[in-house]
Amino acid sequence: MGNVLLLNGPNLNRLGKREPDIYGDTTLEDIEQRVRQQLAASSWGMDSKQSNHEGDLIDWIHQAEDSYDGIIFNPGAYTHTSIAIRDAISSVTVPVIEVHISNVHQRESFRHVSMLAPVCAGQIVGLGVKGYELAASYFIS
Ligand code: CA2
Repeated sequence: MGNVLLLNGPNLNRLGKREPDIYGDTTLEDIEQRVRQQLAASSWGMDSKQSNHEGDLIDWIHQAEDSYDGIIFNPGAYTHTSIAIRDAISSVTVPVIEVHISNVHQRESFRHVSMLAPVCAGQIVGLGVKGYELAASYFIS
């Protein structure tokens, strides 16, 4: 059927290892496995990539144009700072759903602004790691 790219930005490789009060105890590998299974049940494929480097994320967004029907993206702290990632999302037609595990609006004011949300198809915030599965549901439904 279709193909989804699960993309995670800086420090999300630390999930499940530190700060469980904010991010829970699920690892990134657990999330990848859950979303892959969920998509496979609807005959969708999924690839997963994580990087701590802005340029990697930009390159993968560009490359996704020809290979994926959607991107589930937790951009980490680049959400709040990166005009370059915003421009990358604007440069492709593949829909991007921005996901945040924590409720950024209940946290520091610098987390309240997303540079990316205006160019994303949608945004899921504060629903824990379930947010990734909700984003996958959007693509397969
Ligand atoms: O809530 C989210 O998903 C965030 O994207 C997570 C980012 C944060 O900068 C955003 O404001 C909101 C931080 C990811 C760091 O993940 C960690 C995981 C475990 C231990 C420490 C950090």
